Amino acid sequence: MPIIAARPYDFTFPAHGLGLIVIDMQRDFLEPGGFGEALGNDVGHLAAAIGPTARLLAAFRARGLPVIHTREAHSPDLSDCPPAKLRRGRGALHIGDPGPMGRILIDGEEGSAIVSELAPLPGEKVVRKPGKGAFHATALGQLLPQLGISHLIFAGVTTEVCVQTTMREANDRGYECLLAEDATASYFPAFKRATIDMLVAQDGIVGWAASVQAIETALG
Ligand code: C5J
Repeated sequence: MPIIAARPYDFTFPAHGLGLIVIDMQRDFLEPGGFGEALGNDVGHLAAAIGPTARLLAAFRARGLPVIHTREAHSPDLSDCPPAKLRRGRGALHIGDPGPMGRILIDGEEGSAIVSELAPLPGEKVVRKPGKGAFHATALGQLLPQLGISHLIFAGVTTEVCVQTTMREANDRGYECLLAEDATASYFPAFKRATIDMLVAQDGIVGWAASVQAIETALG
């Protein structure tokens, strides 16, 4: 079985069974004028993850390995938005409010699209999710077995919110999970570091972490 040099120890995976999941690389989170910036965050911290994520996408696509993208976005009538999520926050902008790139985190609005550098190719699965985790109220749980995926490489934003939540959900469902360290980012660099430390603690209680370079090397 191929091996990725990872933390806390090597990650082995079957030649067929590895999938890439790219979490919420959306304009609303990454670009100036989106939801992330409206919450007072420095979106510059997230830009660093675009290049490494593009490299992962290229590696998986070149080998015909499955790729899944997620988007955090709600229906225009907000009927799929958990009430607590809608109420959360004391800032001026909330989910569904008009923003510079259309209504914030609403499906079909400019801001909810995946950034152009990482745009899904025809045929790649895109999971729209109303929660932070990608399993809640989505078909991801059915999709992964249909694609023959047992091992998941994670990329995307933000490390400590939607990426970590989804990784933990997947781990509890029996998937072997590895976070691509340079293909994920947080508005708070210290939170990214802490999340990776938590994931790989106790001999990988929630999974593994490795560089994009190590993943590329293992894919050969
Ligand atoms: C957040 C996400 N942070 N994709 N979403 O609200 O992490």
